[in-house]
Amino acid sequence: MFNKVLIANRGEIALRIHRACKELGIATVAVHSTADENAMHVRLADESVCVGPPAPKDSYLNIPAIISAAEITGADAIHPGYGFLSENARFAEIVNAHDIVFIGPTAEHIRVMGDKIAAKEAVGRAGIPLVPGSDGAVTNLAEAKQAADAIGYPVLVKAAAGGGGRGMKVAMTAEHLSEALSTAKAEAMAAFGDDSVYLEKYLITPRHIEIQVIADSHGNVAQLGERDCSLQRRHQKVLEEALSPALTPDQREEIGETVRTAVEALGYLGAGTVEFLYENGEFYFIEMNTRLQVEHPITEQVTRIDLVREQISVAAGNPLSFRQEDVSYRGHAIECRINAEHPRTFAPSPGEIRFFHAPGGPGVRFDSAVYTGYRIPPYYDSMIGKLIVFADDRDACIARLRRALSEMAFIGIETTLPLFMDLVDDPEFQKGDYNIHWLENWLAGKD
Ligand code: MV4
Repeated sequence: MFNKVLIANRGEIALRIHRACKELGIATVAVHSTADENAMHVRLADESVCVGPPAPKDSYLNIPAIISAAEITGADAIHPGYGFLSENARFAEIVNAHDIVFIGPTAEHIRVMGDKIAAKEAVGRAGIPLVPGSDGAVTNLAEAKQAADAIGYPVLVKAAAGGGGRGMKVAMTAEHLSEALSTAKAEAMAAFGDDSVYLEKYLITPRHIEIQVIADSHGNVAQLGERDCSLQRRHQKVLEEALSPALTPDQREEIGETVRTAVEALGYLGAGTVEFLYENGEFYFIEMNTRLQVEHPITEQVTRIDLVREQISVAAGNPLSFRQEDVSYRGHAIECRINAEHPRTFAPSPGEIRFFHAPGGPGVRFDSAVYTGYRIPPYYDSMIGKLIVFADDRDACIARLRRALSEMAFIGIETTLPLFMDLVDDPEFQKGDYNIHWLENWLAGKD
């Protein structure tokens, strides 16, 4: 096992990684920007190094500064968390070139999955069901027309370098294809410096269902069931559930086994998530995330497996502590992302948390790095905590969520707490009857 891990992140995930390290007897190094001197991850870590000014590009994305911090402190591994450098293949290579372990998959797996065309090709070959689409990139309108006719309208033009919805354009009919193609290409060039695009059948009202996997370096791959992440706004997830209220145990078993076999064939190492759109009983692959995800705790709660502990352990060359046949699901878990934002306008609300009270009691977990007196800096993501609630079944989980939300209090900043108080009382949410567009429509109906 490692002696010392450098945590190349901030906020709640830096703390989550610190906690897993301490339970494994590993010393931790926090890195931080000048804006995060008083952050909880810095206070709790065994050592800390300031890696630059507030702007992420100068600190949390500053590769030379982070490598130097690891060398100076003698860290033998770096955990990148999510966001920042977590899916930067070049960073993974540089870390490895310094004889430091990157806690994540190989640089090559990160690179392939980062290119959505290459990812589709690779997972398709490994047996994962795909959205019908163009065979690779489309370079001009004639090619696009031909592909779209074969797929059938509506079609979606997607950026190969994309993800998170940028550089994505729908063409409802052939007349709209030219426009969709040129705007998608222009957006992709502006956002990623790469205007490669491909076409897919546009699914109108799917759910977003993703499957958690973890693999060790001894050939063991486990799948830990799914999360339903359909409730999102502007491609930001708002509330996630494990397991999905939409799947039967047989469907779960079938897609899970397909994913497990495919991930084995890919020779993948570490934690990963295979994302699908799910519509009319069918799964369609969209992307594979090669990192620990924000919403990993709901999977931890229903499987009773510590994903971060396993992730660190497999990176150190140990086998998974369990086998696929040991994985079972118990109860239901829901995560609410608490953001420092106005609950209706979603305008960021940085500043001092003058008072904070955390919820507690049976079945409640609050992953956060904030405290009374903490000043939320304006430079980073507005997520300040994740309320994770678990109970024997979904109805009990919703009742417990309502109770936990009512205990939580923030004074001094606006938060998205009131939004969740409303959402838990919605009959359609209670029935689990939603898709990827449901939340935005629900929010529009509140105006
Ligand atoms: C789609 C789709 C419909 N059909 N692909 C959005 C982000 C990117 N990761 C994939 N996305 C979508 N791909 C096809 N063929 C609809 C979306 C989509 C979406 C997906 C997941 C969660 C929320 C979403 C919100 C809008 C659109």
